[in-house]
Amino acid sequence: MTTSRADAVHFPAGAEPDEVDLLDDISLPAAWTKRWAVEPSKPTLWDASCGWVTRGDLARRTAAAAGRLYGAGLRKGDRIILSAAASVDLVVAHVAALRLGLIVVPVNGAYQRAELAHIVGDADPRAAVVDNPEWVRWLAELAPEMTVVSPRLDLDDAAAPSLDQMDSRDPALLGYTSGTTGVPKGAVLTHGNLLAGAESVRIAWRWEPEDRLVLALPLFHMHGLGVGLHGTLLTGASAVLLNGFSPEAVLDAANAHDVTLFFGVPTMYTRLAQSDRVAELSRLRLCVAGSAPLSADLHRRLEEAAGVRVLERYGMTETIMLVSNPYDAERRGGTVGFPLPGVELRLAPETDEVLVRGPNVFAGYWRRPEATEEAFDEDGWFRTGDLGELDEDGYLRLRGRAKELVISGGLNVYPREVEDALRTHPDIDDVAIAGTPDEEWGELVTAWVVPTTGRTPKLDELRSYLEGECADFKHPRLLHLVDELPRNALGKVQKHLLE
Ligand code: MCA
Ligand code: AMP
Repeated sequence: MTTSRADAVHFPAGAEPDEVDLLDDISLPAAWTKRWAVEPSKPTLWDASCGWVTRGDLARRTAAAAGRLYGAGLRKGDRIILSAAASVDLVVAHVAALRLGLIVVPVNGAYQRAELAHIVGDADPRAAVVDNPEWVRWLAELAPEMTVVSPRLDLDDAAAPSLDQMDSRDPALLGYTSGTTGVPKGAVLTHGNLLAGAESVRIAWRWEPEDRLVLALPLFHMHGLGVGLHGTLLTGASAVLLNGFSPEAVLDAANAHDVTLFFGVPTMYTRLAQSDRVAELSRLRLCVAGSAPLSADLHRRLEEAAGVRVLERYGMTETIMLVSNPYDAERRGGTVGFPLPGVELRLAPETDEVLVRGPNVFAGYWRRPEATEEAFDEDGWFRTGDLGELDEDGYLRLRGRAKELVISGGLNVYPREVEDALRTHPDIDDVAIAGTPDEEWGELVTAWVVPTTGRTPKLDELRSYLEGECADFKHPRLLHLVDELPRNALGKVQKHLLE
């Protein structure tokens, strides 16, 4: 085995990393349909309303749904918004869109009108699959020409003329994220990126067709979609889809369906650790954590309470998965491990920013050449905005962020967006948003406010003010009234001095 590669630790004994081609299957739809042709009666996805659907069902239903989308006039390269509770119907719509060559735009269902309007204006979608009646109204106002359907598509007998014909370089998905600065931008992920992202974790986590995942993450972020769902279908494994998380629902599903895998954000693990049923996690083969830091203390507590050595990994919307603790070797708490198969990683001199390259790294930001240029260094390494440090034996520790970002319950909150919205409040003279460490949520969105003379704004007033402007999870949970904000000579707020 080639041991000089930092990703070598992730390959099973006897595998030769240099001979593995993550893009061998060209695209996920091509790989999925190949799996579905074999053993079509194998159960693949479960949800509470459909029960189990098989590989053959998925092959038929996604082809028929692609026919429906084609019949509605959608063509390769058109953007389609997808935002709904996790369900088999939503998966069928998503897979159908990818099979047809549409560009899927997953959007968090908690977004308010202004947030949705930004994405509609930027991505210029021709269709949307949504389950929220309020969104249907908003979309009709924002883009009257758009085809808006519910995830329960009326399936069409008329087949689309060509399916699964994409090249690895064709765009497949726009993942909206603010990157290191500024307004939300669409990270363009190609079919090759999605395939490499799923294939690398399939190898590293020894994902097998017999595995069964309990998937309680939303399907509009990369964790649930790009890892949980795509990985399940690529492996030919199965998943139980839950609409929302609770320790009881996850453990009940694990027992009822002989589940072997769980993927969650640290907030979910905190709640599991507090449950008196935590020991039931021991029946799973593998528990993976990511999207935000899992503390070494929680890692240890889960091992003590349930004998589970949680495997922490690190990823981003722009890159899908990047770094993971090893399956076979030590899973070290407080670290994210080694670069995944195909990923190259280095730390920038001076700053220690994590820089990455690989087939999983996105093609650029949708229609934003300048932001794309800024995101890569002169040698084509993607700047993650995360700061890292390597243990002597190569485990990566994330030490902080160069970018301004608060992560609450695994969801990203960009301070600038909330600050801009609050700055228009009549009681607020100046405002800064940052995170306060919290055991359950990781960080709590916190506002430092300089009130207008003679006024004392209250937290719940600020929260109501933000209603309609931004999703609930971005609203401040803590408020500090201050006389002034610590600014440097250039007028920038020095957030590390806020207390
Ligand atoms: C819900 N609320 C939140 C959050 N979630 N507030 C702050 N931060 C949150 N993350 C609000 C609700 O709207 C509600 O507000 C109140 O908190 C209490 O809700 P609760 O029932 O306790 O919350 P929940 O519904 O149980 O949700 C918590 C959750 C959820 C299960 C942790 O946030 C979640 O699924 N997070 C995962 C998100 C995810 O998939 N991230 C991956 C991003 P009110 O009381 O006012 O109604 S992808 C990524 O980061 C990269 C690629 C990676 O590496 O994975
Ligand atoms: P997103 O923009 O939603 O894709 O979030 C990506 C960001 O989440 C990364 O740049 C990291 O800052 C953070 N992140 C993801 N996984 C981890 C992890 N295991 N530990 C610490 N931060 C993480």
